[in-house]
Amino acid sequence: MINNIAVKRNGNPAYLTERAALRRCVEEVVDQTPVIDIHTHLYAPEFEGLNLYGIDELLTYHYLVAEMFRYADVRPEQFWSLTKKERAALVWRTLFVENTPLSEASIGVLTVLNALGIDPNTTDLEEIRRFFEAQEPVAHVGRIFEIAGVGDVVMTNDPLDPQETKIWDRQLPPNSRFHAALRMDRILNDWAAAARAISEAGFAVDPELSAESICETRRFLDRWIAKMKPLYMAVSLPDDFGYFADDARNRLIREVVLPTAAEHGLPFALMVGVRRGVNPALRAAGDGVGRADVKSLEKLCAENPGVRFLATFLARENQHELCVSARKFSNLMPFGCWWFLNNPSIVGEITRERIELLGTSFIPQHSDARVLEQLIYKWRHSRRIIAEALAENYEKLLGSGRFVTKKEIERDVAQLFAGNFQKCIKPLTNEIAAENNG
Ligand code: HDL
Ligand code: ZN
Repeated sequence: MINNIAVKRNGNPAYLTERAALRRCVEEVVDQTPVIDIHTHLYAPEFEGLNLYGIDELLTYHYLVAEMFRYADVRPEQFWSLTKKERAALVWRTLFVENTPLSEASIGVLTVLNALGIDPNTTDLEEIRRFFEAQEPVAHVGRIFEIAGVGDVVMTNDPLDPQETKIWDRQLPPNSRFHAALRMDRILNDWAAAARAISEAGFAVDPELSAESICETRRFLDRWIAKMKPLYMAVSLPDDFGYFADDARNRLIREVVLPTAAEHGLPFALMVGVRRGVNPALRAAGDGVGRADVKSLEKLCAENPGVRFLATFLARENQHELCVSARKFSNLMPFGCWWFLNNPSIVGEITRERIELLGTSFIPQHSDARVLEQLIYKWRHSRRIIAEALAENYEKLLGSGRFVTKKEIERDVAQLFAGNFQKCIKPLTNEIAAENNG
């Protein structure tokens, strides 16, 4: 059927009218289009100890720690008393030797090893350690970005984290591939503690959030925006977040964050649905998920048409609602398959419903990588799924009689992987703009 239409209506060789050729073209374009990874916990090499890479960091990733506890006969307090190398060795033995590494996070480690030329069948952890110990950090970053097809990453930067602020205070030259995001969890989710810390930093704020506190907190954010030059401001919010109560968080959002976003032309990224400390003994691995209220996001978008919102929800149950809300508000950009959603089966479901409801006007993925080499598996696994979902929809297009060209596919994928984010952020940073113009 498709061939007949192709022969009858056009001889244009640019048109992809064979399903197999179309699918190959989509896979090739998705593989070769560099992404801007808009949310990670990575740090540029200049951040020294905060720049995590290598097999011991990969194995002690909290996703794997949570899985290890389901098999190993070890109590959390015993585990946390071990050294990082001992913890990594226990995870390696438990998940990769004594059991079959079938989970997304464990297969991910093997994808990384394979991509770096290390035999994923090895059981010799010391041999793997020697490979990573031999890597020079800056060159290693470039190699990992190249293999992962990542152009730029956005970090998560906390102005109340002393380990990080001491590095910002050195006023290092900006890194052209690691961009900042001003993260406000401590300010918005624990104002009493944040007020103490901001006050100690020399700003006249108080737990009661007086009018002076509002001004001083804005001055604090202005100070850090000048230092970090963030691409956006972000916060993760609990599943019970509601933009209706008149609590400290909502006053800070309304009277500090949103005016600051408007003044600086910065998007506000909301990451909603996390239940912190469901099992505190597991530390970073102890957080859970809860269905959240998308209506609060709609209220924010409706009341602030001049502010651009990036949004991701942690519960699978919120994904369809988020797509519908994005259809109502053009200042709302859904992004990523966050955390517990970043598994191929769910990435596929979410990407398909987003294409059906939003076309290509969304950001399909972010890696959330905490360890440098995770960029390889998180993007390789996601690209495969995104390509499948896209190919299916281009085939539907062919079925309607509408032809598609490689140029259109390249335009669409560039939009998904970088263009939609660039439209969200304030005037492009020089590096991203230069990169974009080839
Ligand atoms: O709050 C967040 O940004 C989350 O991504 C958490 O950091 C979480 O621990 C995580 O790493 N998820 O992938
Ligand atoms: Zn994150």
